[in-house]
Amino acid sequence: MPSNRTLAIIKPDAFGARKAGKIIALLEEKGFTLRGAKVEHLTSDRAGQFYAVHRERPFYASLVEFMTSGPCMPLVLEKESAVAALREAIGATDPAEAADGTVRKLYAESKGRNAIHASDSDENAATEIEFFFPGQGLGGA
Ligand code: RTP
Ligand code: MG
Repeated sequence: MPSNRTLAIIKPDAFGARKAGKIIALLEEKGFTLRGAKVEHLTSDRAGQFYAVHRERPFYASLVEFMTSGPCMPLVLEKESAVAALREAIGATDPAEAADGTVRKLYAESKGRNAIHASDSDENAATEIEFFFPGQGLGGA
């Protein structure tokens, strides 16, 4: 059975533009319930660890630089089949390709500065929830 929880991060571009409230409202309208939230300014070490899977990719250094450029807002979100539902709600990585009504279509500037992160599997959701909210039991069923 798919997990009912996933992790989102409102990235520094959207958080710095004071779009966090609008993005959370949109996600709530789409049926997600907020189970965890905080504001964190990532260090290079933390951002590098979070995106370690992309270490060999050409955009890794700029991604870490962007994610440390200001505070971000990690969120634990609950909904049936949460991972797939949130990926659909945020839209394609490149906002130019994102469907109407998605978070990235509405709030992202570019493929690099794309407003929001979402976990891409149940396994990664559990790891990422623990990364931002350790020992709080927020991983869900
Ligand atoms: P995310 O992990 O942030 O939810 O994004 P995603 O799954 O849609 O995309 P992914 O392939 O996992 O890439 C992670 C983040 O790296 C940046 N990126 N920049 N300039 C580029 O070509 C490029 N490609 C990826 C984006 O910020 C992307 O969200
Ligand atoms: Mg990804």
